[in-house]
Amino acid sequence: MKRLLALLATCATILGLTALLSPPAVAAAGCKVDYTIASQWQGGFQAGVKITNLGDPVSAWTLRFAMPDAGQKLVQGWNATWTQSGSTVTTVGLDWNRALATGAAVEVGFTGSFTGANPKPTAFTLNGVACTGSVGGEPTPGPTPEPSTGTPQPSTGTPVGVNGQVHVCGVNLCNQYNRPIQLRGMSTHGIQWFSGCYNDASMDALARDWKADLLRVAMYVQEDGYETDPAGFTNRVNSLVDMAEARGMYALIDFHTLTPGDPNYNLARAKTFFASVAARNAAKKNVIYEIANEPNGVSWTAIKSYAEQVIPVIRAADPDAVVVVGTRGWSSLGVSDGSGESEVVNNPVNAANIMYAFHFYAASHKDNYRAALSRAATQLPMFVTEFGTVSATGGGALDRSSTTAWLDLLDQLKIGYANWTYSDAAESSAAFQPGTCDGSDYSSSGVLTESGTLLKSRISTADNFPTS
Ligand code: IDC
Repeated sequence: MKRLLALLATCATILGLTALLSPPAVAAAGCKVDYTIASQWQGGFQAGVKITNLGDPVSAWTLRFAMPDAGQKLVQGWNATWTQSGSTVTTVGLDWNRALATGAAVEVGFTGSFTGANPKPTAFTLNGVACTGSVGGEPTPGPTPEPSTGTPQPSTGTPVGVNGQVHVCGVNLCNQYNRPIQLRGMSTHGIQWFSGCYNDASMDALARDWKADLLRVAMYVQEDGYETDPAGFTNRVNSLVDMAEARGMYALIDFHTLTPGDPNYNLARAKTFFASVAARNAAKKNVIYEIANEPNGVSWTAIKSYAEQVIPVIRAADPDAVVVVGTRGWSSLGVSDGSGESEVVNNPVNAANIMYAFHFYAASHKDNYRAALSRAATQLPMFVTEFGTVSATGGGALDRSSTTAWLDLLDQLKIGYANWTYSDAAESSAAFQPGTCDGSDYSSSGVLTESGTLLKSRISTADNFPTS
């Protein structure tokens, strides 16, 4: 027998088939899957999938399973790359969770739609090996699962240092410890007009005095923006990304479409711009992409079509970055057009690791907008990428009570935000008095407007970033 095995091994080596006789990457019956439906609503559901590796350590994992009913469709997944082909769903681990030690577990999840029944999936395999403990069956005997997170990295204390590469998990933005976080910060004004406001001193103030987590870089496409000098604006955006990174802040790259309101008007420009910034910034942990500021006068279907053409361009260059998609009616989830969040809930963008933008101006948008965002936030990952304390014109009186109601709501829901604007524009939404960007003070009461004072006091309170 030994001689036969030796002979077989020799033949296998000769034929280059050693791998066939080696133990598989995961030993047979070496995995367990716990599938749970976290919530279910009419036609839709959210599922959690916990994968425990009971076999040999793997450096990268792929999980496959079958959706038994033809009406079951994957809508959006998180913590992994998700695809569906026919009834087979394939999910592949990302940089930060693709290695699985023996006994380690990883938790991923997805939202799906269904028509008939919504039976639990079957035939789970991990790297091709059947997971025999799956789907409500008896747990497979094996080692007790250990936490998968590994040794937490020491934090440097800055927002990016503590949280690392962020990703979408369920309806939240999560940090490298897979815990929900809220990022609070400021938006630039149009960088074609206010370049004087974005320099080392103002960025130092934003990071150190304002203690902002986030800088939104508003790159207008029209109005003397990107379309007039694509290379120049791309460079300017990249340098602001670097300035934010150097100070441990996230940078939200805003492709600031506004007029015309149909983002498809700028589709070719968006593809060119995002291919370039995504390739250049792919290795950075601090970049989030916002692909269309405020679609207006255009249907959700047209916005979704735009998103599904731009997102793959970003993913090809920077696969793990979060992308934020603008919504109908100036990013009001359609409310300003007499519609609402259900058009997105029922017809979400077909891509993973994305969020949806919601904008408000506190003096113009009140209870019905807060109600829409609250409802949406139970089902969609939301990011307030722009808001003002004043009216939607960017001017008028500051509405303190509405602003406070909004910011309290965002804190409670852990929804990130950026305030319009970190600039000295002669309008009440600006944080600084007109002309003060020429100086070197970006923090004291001598330069701040009423809006700037309110925002600095809200943003500079201690962050609550979980580290385990
Ligand atoms: C406003 C600026 C104003 C500028 C105008 C047109 O504050 O100085 O003249 O844009 O470019 C938005 C937009 C944002 C608007 C802002 C205030 O995203 O570009 O900025 N606003 O009107 N949506 C709702 C309000």
